[in-house]
Amino acid sequence: MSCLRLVLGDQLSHSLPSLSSVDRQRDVVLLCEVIEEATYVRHHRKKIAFIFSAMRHFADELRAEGYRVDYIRLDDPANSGSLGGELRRAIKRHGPGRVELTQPGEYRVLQEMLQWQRELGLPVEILADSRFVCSLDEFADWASGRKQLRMEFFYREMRRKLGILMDGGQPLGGRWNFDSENRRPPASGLLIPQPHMVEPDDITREVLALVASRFPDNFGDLEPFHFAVTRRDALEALELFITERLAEFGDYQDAMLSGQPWMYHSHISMYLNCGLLEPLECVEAAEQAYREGLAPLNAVEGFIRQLIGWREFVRGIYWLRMPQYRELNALNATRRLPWFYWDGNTEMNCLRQCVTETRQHAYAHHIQRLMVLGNFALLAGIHPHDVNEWFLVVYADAYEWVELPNVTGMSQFADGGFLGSKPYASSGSYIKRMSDYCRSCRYDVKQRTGEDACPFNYLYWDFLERHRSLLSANPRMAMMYRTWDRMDEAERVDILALARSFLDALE
Ligand code: FAD
Ligand code: DLZ
Ligand code: SF4
Repeated sequence: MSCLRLVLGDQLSHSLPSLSSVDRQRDVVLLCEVIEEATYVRHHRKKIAFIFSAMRHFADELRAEGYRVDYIRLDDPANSGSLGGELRRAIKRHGPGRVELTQPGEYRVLQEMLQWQRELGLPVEILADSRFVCSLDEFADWASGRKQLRMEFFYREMRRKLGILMDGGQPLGGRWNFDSENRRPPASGLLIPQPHMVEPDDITREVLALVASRFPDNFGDLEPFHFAVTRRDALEALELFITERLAEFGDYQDAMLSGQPWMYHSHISMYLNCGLLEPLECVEAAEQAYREGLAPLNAVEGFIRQLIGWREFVRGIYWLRMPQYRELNALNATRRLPWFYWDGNTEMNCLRQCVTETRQHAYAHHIQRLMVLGNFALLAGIHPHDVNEWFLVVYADAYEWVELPNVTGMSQFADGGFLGSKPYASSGSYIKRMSDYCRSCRYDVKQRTGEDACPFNYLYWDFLERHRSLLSANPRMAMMYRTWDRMDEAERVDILALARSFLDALE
């Protein structure tokens, strides 16, 4: 009985479970570019081009390996526009006895797939996605019965299970976590290596033309386009990170410099999330670099923590808490997202820089996302729906399973502290310490009041005051409340008034 195997745009892995038992003579692998996936949010143009080009290259690789591949292009006149529609058309063409799929990354797509067996009248098997180090069942087991889910404890379990950076039963270096050694401010004169770049080939150029004509008004610069779109090139990006950036990754993980979105980060998330790379091979490459003396432990541990800690943890939380998680709004935030998130037109230099780099590259590193873009939205009380939508649109690595917990949980505290123990809220002083943004800003980061005061400063205190009932009991916030309460009454009144008029003007 032949089998039709639908592979999605973020399932471009040769190790995909639904590709593991293919009969290359009889089975058909279906990949389809569909308008529904390209428009469920108005993705950054680079993200669409990246996924389509990576899909087309992957299809060619499968063909070269002898698979029967049916590839539907977006501009195919008969394209129905949806995954379900294309599956139906492919069933008519190939007459398979059954359909096999790998579990999709997004809840919305899974719900649709769960209807397919009934609608199509033939067996549809959905296999668990094995391209993560922790299965969803294992995560649910780990989470069950715990009062609080904390990444740190989950991460230790993964280290032990995988034997990564372990010395017998103990963590290498005597500590699980070198986070305190991942916070060096950017030194002047840092020689940051060039990011990995690939020149577009004919396939990518064709896709770029398609995206330019079909998505002319979407956010983001389409060109220059230098992403890897094949596994071979993505492996080269990983290799370049390991040899040129990893050693400094630890020290400068939180640092931000104007015009340097890549810093010492790996910029491999888009490749991991669409399947061109697998997490364990990245982890092993980093561990090997440590063992060969190419990178220090604070860097290697920091990088590995992101991959087998945070990345797996947020995925576990997503599947544990969906669909309710999408509706959470613990801080009752109601304001609409300011337009400058799209056009960068603001006098706040930190936000202008981060939005501009996001528009150019469909990338910003973690601290830009968390402590500038996310922090402002948190302080300003932007509705989590708007914030989530923006983050899902603008980054090439954004799929709901990873974007939503990072935004709703880590950044906006909209889950009331389920994912993280305290809100990542900060005044301008954090941005000043960790970046060069404040040097070229119209605002003065040292001022809390007055016309030139940095908005992050008064918004921060206003945020604390607005959420006193929810946050003041949190021991990790206590010191900040004491500082606020000790401030001169007149200054506090000024701060709250400034915040009010700033927020009113945002509307
Ligand atoms: P590096 O800093 O080099 O880290 C290495 C790898 O670790 C990354 O490639 C990524 O796969 C993983 N990683 C690191 N931090 C996280 C994290 N918090 N959650 C999951 N994986 C992590 N990451 C996405 O992949 N997609 C998203 O849509 C996304 N949205 C985010 C939204 C907000 C508000 C925040 C605060 C973070 C978000 N992240 C997201 C996490 C993180 O910012 C990106 O993974 C990282 O910036 C990607 O760049 P990099 O590959 O250079 O990562
Ligand atoms: C993001 C995306 C885009 C833009 N286009 C497609 C597409 O045309 N075909 C496809 O199979 N997948 C696409 N994707 C990725 C899907 O949105 C992703 O597979 C689901 O969100 C599940 O994670
Ligand atoms: Fe951002 Fe404030 Fe610094 Fe300006 S002064 S760059 S608004 S933190």
